[in-house]
Amino acid sequence: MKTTDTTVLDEPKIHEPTDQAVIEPAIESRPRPATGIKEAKIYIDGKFYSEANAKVSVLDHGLLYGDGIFEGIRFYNGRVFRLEEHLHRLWDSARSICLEIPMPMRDMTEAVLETIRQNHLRDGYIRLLVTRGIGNLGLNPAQCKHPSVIIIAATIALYHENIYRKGLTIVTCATRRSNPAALNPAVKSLNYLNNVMARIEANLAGADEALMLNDAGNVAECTADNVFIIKRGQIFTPPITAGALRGITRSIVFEIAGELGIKIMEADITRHDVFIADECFLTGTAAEIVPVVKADGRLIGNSKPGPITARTIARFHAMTHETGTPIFV
Ligand code: PXG
Repeated sequence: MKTTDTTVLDEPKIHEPTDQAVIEPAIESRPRPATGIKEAKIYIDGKFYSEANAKVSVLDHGLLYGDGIFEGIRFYNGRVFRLEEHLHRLWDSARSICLEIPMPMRDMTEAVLETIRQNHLRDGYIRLLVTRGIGNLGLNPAQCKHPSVIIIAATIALYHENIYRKGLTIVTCATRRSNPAALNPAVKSLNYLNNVMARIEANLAGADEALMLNDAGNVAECTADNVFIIKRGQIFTPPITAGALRGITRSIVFEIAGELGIKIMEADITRHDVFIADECFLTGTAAEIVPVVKADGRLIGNSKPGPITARTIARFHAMTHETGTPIFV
């Protein structure tokens, strides 16, 4: 199918369907762009495509097996927040699954910045993926010679601003965080079905998020966020060994606590500890820092976002707007 879209900088790599099999791409019928950008330009392997033409092969093992890795990155006020840390974590995920990212980190930095420039955004979200690439129908990645790099820029507002003022409700889900000996949660892989299953449980329970436990029954994290509790003026969060992702927002909370002179430590946390906490909040690139006021039906603290949470959020917002890799220079 030919396009008249002038934003297409290059022809898509995917072959046009033959006349024996003319199939309308489902994406063409979407009422509004998934990126929230009217004429989005999506980076695939060094070229930019319109949203309708940004396609990967059905034989990419990223699709067939969830074999690949990703990062979710935010940019604020014309600067990418903690880009270097996101790229280091991406490279760590790649190394762990023996995936060779097909460009040096310097070029990846430039590709991320250029994608944002092409989309004329100053504030937004980047989804960066590296897939294993095209192979055959066997799962052996040795068949996949060319990993693909995809960079999608989007506008974002994950939760309604009311949530930041009133707080979230969470429920413990039956789906356990995957055991590190099965699939280590430290790898930000394209296989997020474990978290998706937990998210479905939250939806079915009418909660905003799902609290995931590890095999020992201790708190690991939520489906896309790290968990913190506050008790008697001290902040606690599960260690990485409990199944928590080494979250970049999580590490910023440690920095902020240091600045504010608040004691913070990693500790095994049970559901009981969450129920009796004075305050609780979640952290993630997309959600930022968001208060939790109810867990499994129990009100946390005085059922309103607490003072340490509020101070941490205020400092975080200042950091996001003052620091980062400049996009337009
Ligand atoms: N835990 C998990 C399992 C995650 O995937 C975080 C915690 C928070 O980490 P950061 O580095 O963002 O502070 C993540 C974050 C999204 C999205 O839509 C993001 C994540 C996962 C799924 C969706 O932004 N990663």
